[in-house]
Amino acid sequence: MRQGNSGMFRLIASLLLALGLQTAALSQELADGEVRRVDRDAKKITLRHGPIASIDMPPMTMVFQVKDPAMLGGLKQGDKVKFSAEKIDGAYVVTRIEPGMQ
Ligand SMILES: [Cu+2]
Repeated sequence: MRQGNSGMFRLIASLLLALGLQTAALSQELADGEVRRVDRDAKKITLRHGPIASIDMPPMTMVFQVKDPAMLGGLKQGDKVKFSAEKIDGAYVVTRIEPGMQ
């Protein structure tokens, strides 16, 4: 009983560690983008983007949701950005965005 519990604990601990490492690796890969449209009310941003390795996406122009509308702060059409995106519940969501090379 005792041994069973510690084995389970170790399994869960290593799974959590693996997940954490994967998340950290993905969040460091920023894709290039250019702002086409900002919709603060709908919490959406249209980006023309380069390849996004973390979600295996080729370059295109598309609409993303944003995790937090505050992220859209000073962004406007034509701004160059670096960003990361994740697929969350079937939707593509920008989880981080920062100014790129202008
Ligand atoms: Cu895309």
